[in-house]
Amino acid sequence: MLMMTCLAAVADGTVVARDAWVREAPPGAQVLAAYLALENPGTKADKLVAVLSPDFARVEIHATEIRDGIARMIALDTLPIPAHAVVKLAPGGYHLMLHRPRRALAAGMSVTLQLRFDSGARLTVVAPVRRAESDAAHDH
Ligand SMILES: [Cu+2]
Repeated sequence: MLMMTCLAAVADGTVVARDAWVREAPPGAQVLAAYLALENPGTKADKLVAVLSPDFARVEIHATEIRDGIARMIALDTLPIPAHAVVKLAPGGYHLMLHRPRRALAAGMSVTLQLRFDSGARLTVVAPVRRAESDAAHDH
């Protein structure tokens, strides 16, 4: 019985999400960004292939690229999550671009993100809206 429990805990290597959050944007903003860490504890590589949200009209997977000293965003079809790896979506790098919020969002609220993977796995993530530390610094 104990052995079965242990096996169940490690057998399935589906990707897990951690530390999801949405950066608070000024009222009326039509685009927001979401960040999170995706950890693949398994031995098979996977890919994030789509993100849906009931709170937004459209969600895109973006990378940030610096070219000629200018940061620009590129929409990705998929985001690879290698085996035994953690892929971090963070300010200045990969992020989820959330288009056209269906309700006004402010810090303290949260949004639901539905992540779909190439393996067929699906993950529902609740991401709190909060102010970025760099934004908060402007208050002082
Ligand atoms: Cu973007």
